[in-house]
Amino acid sequence: MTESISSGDSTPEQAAASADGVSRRHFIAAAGAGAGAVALGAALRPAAAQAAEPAAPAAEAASGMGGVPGAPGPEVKTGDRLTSNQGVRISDDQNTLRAGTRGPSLLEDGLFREKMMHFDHERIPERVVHARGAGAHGSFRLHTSLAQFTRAKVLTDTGVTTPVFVRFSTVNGSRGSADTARDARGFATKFYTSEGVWDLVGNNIPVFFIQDAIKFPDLVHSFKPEPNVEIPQASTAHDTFYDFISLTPESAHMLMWTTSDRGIPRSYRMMEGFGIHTFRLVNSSGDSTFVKFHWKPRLSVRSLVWDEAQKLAGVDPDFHRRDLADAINAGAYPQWDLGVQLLAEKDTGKVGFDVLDATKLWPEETVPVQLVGTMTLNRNPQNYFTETEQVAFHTGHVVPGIDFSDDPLLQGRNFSYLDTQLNRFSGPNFSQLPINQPHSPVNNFQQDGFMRYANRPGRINYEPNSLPGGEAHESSAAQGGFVSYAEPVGGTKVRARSDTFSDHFSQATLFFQSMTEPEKQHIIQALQFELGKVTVKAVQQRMLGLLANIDTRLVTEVAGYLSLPVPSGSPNTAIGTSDALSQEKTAKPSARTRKVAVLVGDGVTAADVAAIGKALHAAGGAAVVVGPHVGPVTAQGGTVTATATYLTSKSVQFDAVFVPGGTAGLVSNGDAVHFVEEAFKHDKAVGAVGTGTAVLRAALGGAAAGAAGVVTGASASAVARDFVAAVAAHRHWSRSTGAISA
Ligand code: HDE
Repeated sequence: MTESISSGDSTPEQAAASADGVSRRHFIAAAGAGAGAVALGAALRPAAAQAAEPAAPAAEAASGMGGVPGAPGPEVKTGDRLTSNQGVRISDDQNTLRAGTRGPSLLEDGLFREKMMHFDHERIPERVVHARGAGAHGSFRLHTSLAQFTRAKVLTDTGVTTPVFVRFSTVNGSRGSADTARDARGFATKFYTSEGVWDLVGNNIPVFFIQDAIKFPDLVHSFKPEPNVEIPQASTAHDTFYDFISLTPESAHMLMWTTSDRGIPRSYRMMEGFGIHTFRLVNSSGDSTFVKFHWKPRLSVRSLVWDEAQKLAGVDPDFHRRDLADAINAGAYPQWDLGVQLLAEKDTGKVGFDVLDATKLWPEETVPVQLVGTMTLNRNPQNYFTETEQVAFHTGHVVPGIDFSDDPLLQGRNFSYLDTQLNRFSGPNFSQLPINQPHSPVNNFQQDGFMRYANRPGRINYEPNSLPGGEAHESSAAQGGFVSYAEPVGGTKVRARSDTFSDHFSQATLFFQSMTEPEKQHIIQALQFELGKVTVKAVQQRMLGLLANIDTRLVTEVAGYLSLPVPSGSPNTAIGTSDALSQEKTAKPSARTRKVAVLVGDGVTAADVAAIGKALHAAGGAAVVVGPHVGPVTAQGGTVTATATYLTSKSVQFDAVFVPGGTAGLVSNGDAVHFVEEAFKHDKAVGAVGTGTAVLRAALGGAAAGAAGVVTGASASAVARDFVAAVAAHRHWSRSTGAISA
C-alpha cells in the first residue's frame, strides 16, 4: 500500500458534499486517528457527563477541529456545554475566582487566564493590501474544452465541477474600512482542481499601475495613509499618492480605470475580473499559447455614483459584503463566465504592445474573449475568520498546463505571496488550514513548523529512500507531473526595461475615448475630486502634464477646475476606441436582485404596495417597505408592514424608490422627501403614483415628473411595467450629465 498523508480517496464532488457542507481534503493520518481520538476524548471526560450525554453521531465523531472531518486537533463542538480548551466543563463563566466576593482575584484562575490569553491573541496580521474583503464558496463548470491549448483538467474536462472559493476585496483600506471606497477591487479565485490548487488572483481592472514588481512597495506606501498622521483611510485623494503617480507615467492607464466608474462598483456581483498578466497555456505536446483570463458577470458591470459611494461609507460600510451574503442567502447566486483571450507566441505583434507589460490590455476587438465555462457562488462562509481571513492565495499556485510568462510584475508576485503568508500565519503550514487544503492528495516529506496539523506516519521523511513506507514518487508529464514550459532564455544580466514598455499613454487614451459621455464626465469629476484634495501645486501641475498626454478635453476641464494653466501634450487620438471597455455600451438592462425602497406612511394604498412588490419580484428584484416605524402601518384596503424605517434606511442603500398612493402626508416628513430627492440626484429610477406624486413634487418640483427614469401614474399596477424597466436601466445619466447614455 502506498502510504501518504492524504487519503486520496475522495473526489472533489464527494469532498464538496461532506456532511458539514464544507469541502475538505482528509488527512489519512488524521482519519486513521479519528475514531480512536474520539474514544480517547470520551474516556477522559467525567463519567457523569458521559452518562448525561448521548453518544456523538458518527459524522460528528469523525470530525475534528471546527467540524472538519478527519482533521486532527481539539474537537470544537456546537453543543450545549461550555468547556475550557482542555475539554473541562465550566461551572461559572460570569465571575473570576476571588478571595471573597469583594476580594482580589486569584492567580490560580486558569479558566480566566486561558480565556484572556486567547482573546488577547485573536488577531493575525491583516493583509498589507486587500485587507478588507468578503468571500464565498461555489463551483466552476467548464462547457468548452481548451484541450488544444492546455492539458489542465480544469480547462479541458467538461464533465467536472470544480469547487471554488472566491475572495473579493478593496486594495487600499484597513480591514475595518468601508467597502465603497474608490479603489481597484481584488477578485481572487481558488480552484480546488483534481490536479491541485489553481489560484487566479485577479482584480476588477485589467491593467496595473506599475510594470515592475520592485516598485510595488513604493506604490502601496504612496496610496496608503500618510505615515506621520495615518490619514486618509482608504483613499487615494492625497498628496503622496499623486506625487508618486505624477512621477510614474506608466500608471496613466490604470488611473483612467480607477477614476472611472469601475472604481466604485455597485456590487461585487456586478464586476468583471481579470487575471491581468499574460499567462501561458501548455498542451500535452508541450506547445505554449499566451492567455489572458477574464470573468464576465452575468448581471453586467454596474457602478455607484461618487456622492452615493461616499455616503454609503458612513451609512453602511459593509455594503458590498452584505450585498454578496444577502444575494447568496436569497438563492440569487452570482455567476460569471470565464473567458480566455488566446494569442500564439508568433502573433504577439498583433496587439500593438508588449504582452509582458501589465499596464496594457489586449483589445477584445483584436483578440476576442472566448467564453469557456461558468462560475456560480452559492454558499456563504460559516465563519469569516477561518475561511475569508485565512484563505491564502498565491499566483504561483498553478496546475500542470498553466504556466507563467516573463511579465516582471508576475514574476515578482510569484515571490511575494508566499512571503506574505509566512508573515500572516507565523509559519509555513497555512496550506493545511481547511480553507487552503487542496482537494487532491498531498504527499511529500515536508514536516513540522508552527501549527503543523499532520505529518506523514512512519519513519521515512526523505527522498530518495528504499525502506518500507517511503513510497512517494515523482511523476512525469504523462503521469500528471508539473513540468515547467521549456522556454528558451538568454541575455545579459541588467537592471533595465525593454523599450517595448515605453508607450505609457496610448491605451489610457484608448480607454478615455471609448467611454460614453456620462462615463467621461465621471472620470473628469473623479479627477477634479482627487486632485482637488492635493495640496501641493507642483504635484497638481505634474498630474496635469500627465493628463495632457491622455486627452485634451480631460486636461482642460480638470485644469479649469483647479484654476491652473492647461499644459500641452500629444495624445495618441489615432488609437481609436474599443466598445468592450465601456460598461455602459456593454451592459444589459436587468432588474434582477435590485432593491427598491417603497416609502409608506399612515393612509398608504395597500394595493399599490402589493402591485409594485409583485412586479419587482417577477423581474427578480425586491421591494423593501420603508415606514415611520417597524411593523404594520395604517393602510387603505389591506395590510402594509414596514421592515425598514426612515431612521434605519437611506436612499443610498437602494437601487430605486417608489412612492405609492395615499402618502400625501409624507410631504411633511423631511426624511421621506430627502429620500426621493437624493435618489433622483443619483440618477436612480423614481416612481410615484396617486397622491404619492405630492412627495415627488415636494422633493423635486413640478418639472421632475417628465425627467428620464421618473415614472408617474394613477396606480402602481398602471405603471409597474415602466417602473421595472426604469429600474432595469440602472441609472438615468442624462439627468445629471445632460447627456444620453449609449
Ligand atoms: Fe497582489 N498582493 N501584489 N496584486 N493581490 C497581495 O498577498 C503583490 C497585484 C491581488 O483576497 C498580498 O495574501 C505584489 C496585481 C489580490 O487574499 C501580497 C504585486 C494584482 C490580492 C501581494 C502585486 C494583485 C492580493 C497581500 C506586484 C491583480 C488579495 C496579502 C508585483 C492581478 C488576495 C496576500 C486575497 C494580495 C503582493 C500586484 C491582486 C502582499 C508584490 C497586479 C486580489 O503578497
